[in-house]
Amino acid sequence: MSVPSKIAVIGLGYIGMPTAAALATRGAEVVGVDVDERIVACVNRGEAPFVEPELAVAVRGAAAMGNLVASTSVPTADAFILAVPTPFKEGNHADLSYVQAAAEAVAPQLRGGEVVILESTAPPGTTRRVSEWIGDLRPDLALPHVSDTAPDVHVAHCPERVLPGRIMIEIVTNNRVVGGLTRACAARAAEVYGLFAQGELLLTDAESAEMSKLVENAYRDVNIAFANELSLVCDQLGLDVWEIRKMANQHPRVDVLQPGPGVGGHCIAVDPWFIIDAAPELARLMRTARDVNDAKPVHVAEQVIATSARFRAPRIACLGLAYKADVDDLRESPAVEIVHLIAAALPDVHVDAVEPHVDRLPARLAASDNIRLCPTQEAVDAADIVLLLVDHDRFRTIKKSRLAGKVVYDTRGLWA
Ligand code: SAJ
Repeated sequence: MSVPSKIAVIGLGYIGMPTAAALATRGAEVVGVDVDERIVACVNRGEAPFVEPELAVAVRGAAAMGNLVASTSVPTADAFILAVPTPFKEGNHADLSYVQAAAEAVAPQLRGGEVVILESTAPPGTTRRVSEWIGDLRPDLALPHVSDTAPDVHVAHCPERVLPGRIMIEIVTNNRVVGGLTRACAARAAEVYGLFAQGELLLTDAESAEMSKLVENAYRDVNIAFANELSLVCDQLGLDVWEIRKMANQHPRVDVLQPGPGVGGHCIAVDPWFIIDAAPELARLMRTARDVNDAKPVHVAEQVIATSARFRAPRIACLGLAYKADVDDLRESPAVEIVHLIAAALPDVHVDAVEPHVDRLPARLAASDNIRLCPTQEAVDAADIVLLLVDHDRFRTIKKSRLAGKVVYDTRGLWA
């Protein structure tokens, strides 16, 4: 069997788009598939549909070479990469409907000999279900969940591990776990990543690959929760958490992460739930970590609301709305949640929200009359209370003298 050369990437989001571009710039013939016609049109103009360093250049180059086209329908291909969302629904169960829809869209295009790879982060057993969903529609094909010898279609899981802001570098350099429903499935999937990945490819079974990805993000969530809990304890004891952390981290085997206003993004705050949901009686630490991190925005908002009572007509500057430093991504951001909570609790108070990476407020905040998007200096100068929510580089240089006489809450330790 020859190495796959025509590849369909289903889902042109934060993972699918960079993967499609990385494959296409290295010579593969790539069709990116998305249900959103605007994204498809954008890629076909040679433009990236969202901001990520180096992505625009890669998409433009790949499109100009004729290696990257986008479509709303799934073509025939040698390999299919499913990179669709796996959010959770009510009760913190994974919503696999996008994965199922993608698998069912691929099924009619299979001729035998293809490899189908799930990249979306998903609970253990999902890759097997992909094989089952395809098998239900294609009883004429031998799929690997039924027989582990010589399947007609190889099915595998290769979770993404790239860090937003560094995706185009990490997508090439990171080591990757490739888990097949059979050994042959893993080997076939590894050939696809061999087209662009320079890191090591670690071959395993599909369930272990699924679990290893969840473990990475749950591990980080638990460690951030430790830092966040520590910040609450230090606050109550009148101690400076940044000073304590700095000293504790001098120990060669201690690395306390950074406390913050909460955990945002679509991965770390979501993925631990897939483990908790699979073993609710046992995953007690991970559940508590989720609770600690989810409670942090409320705690920060309550502190500011309590302080505002000291002023007759306070103005509050909230610096940063993104979910983390130096990105423009506002989705699932604890900063947005905090600004919303403060403005809702204090309807007569002016809240100046500062986010240099966007030019308008997200809908959740735009609906409030007492919140406006404001340039940094103007917000800081007018404020009685300055609340730093995101450690964007450009907030680092705010002069201490500008903050004098104001109540300052630095949730990120940027000015510590
Ligand atoms: N955060 C803290 N304190 C810290 C570190 C992070 O409060 O010490 C907060 C951030 O401000 C942010 C959230 O946690 O709100 C998550 O940020 P992050 O930079 O740790 O991670 P993500 O969500 O941008 O990307 C993660 C990465 N996973 C790990 O580092 C284990 C990335 O490699 C994954 O590919 C990505 O999730 C994903 O898609 O799963």
